[in-house]
Amino acid sequence: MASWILVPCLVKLRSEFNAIAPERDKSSDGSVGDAAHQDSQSDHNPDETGNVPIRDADKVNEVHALDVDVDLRVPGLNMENVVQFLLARCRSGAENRLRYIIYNRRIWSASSEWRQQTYTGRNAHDHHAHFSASYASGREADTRSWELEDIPMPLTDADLTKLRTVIKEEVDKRIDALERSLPVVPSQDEIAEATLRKFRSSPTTGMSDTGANLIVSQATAAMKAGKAIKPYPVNEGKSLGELE
Ligand SMILES: [Ca+2]
Ligand SMILES: [Ca+2]
Ligand SMILES: [Zn+2]
Repeated sequence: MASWILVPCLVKLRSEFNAIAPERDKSSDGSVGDAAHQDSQSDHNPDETGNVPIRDADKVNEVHALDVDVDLRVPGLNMENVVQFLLARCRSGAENRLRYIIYNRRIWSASSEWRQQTYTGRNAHDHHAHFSASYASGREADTRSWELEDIPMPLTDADLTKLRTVIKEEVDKRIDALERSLPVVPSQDEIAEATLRKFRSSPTTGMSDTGANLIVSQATAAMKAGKAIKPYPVNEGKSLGELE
């Protein structure tokens, strides 16, 4: 067979399958047509030398179809997920590099607005999914991402463990910050001590230290000035500590 290449956009698609499913079974993979394909018209045949439905603008001998084994060996991910994901992108207009997809007795094609139709071909395509690419030069060569990494997948146990760790770290951080921002609440002992300190340093409270000092200093000043200190009758004969 003459030398050929798989169109770059499908090389990219295959490499993204390998990226999201590194352990996938490749035994039903395929690109270039085998003897059976060569006899009939197929996108698997090299387009300059083989039997293909479309003659393209260049002279590059290209294969425009990729078969991908359905066994992706990723828990929670199957070929149906990938096919439906790509179909949604084709229908939304986000993707324009495919002509049709065949998978599990169904075919969806650009020419039918990606509506699902029953596929009645001899091969049910239940061991591989078939992706046919556009023959337009710009689309064949377009190797931007197929975004397969964005396919929604259930969380694995490892994902959950990682999530728990991240959430716990974040919650701890928030609690620390909250604690730092809260006013300090004094303890019972600190309140009692502060009350006593206030009591003892007040000039007017009962027998506070300050009150007693004030009386002593006033008495001393009076004695120095030679003024007589006349006690209230009720305090007659009492010491300073016993004053009322
Ligand atoms: Ca070509
Ligand atoms: Ca081409
Ligand atoms: Zn195929």
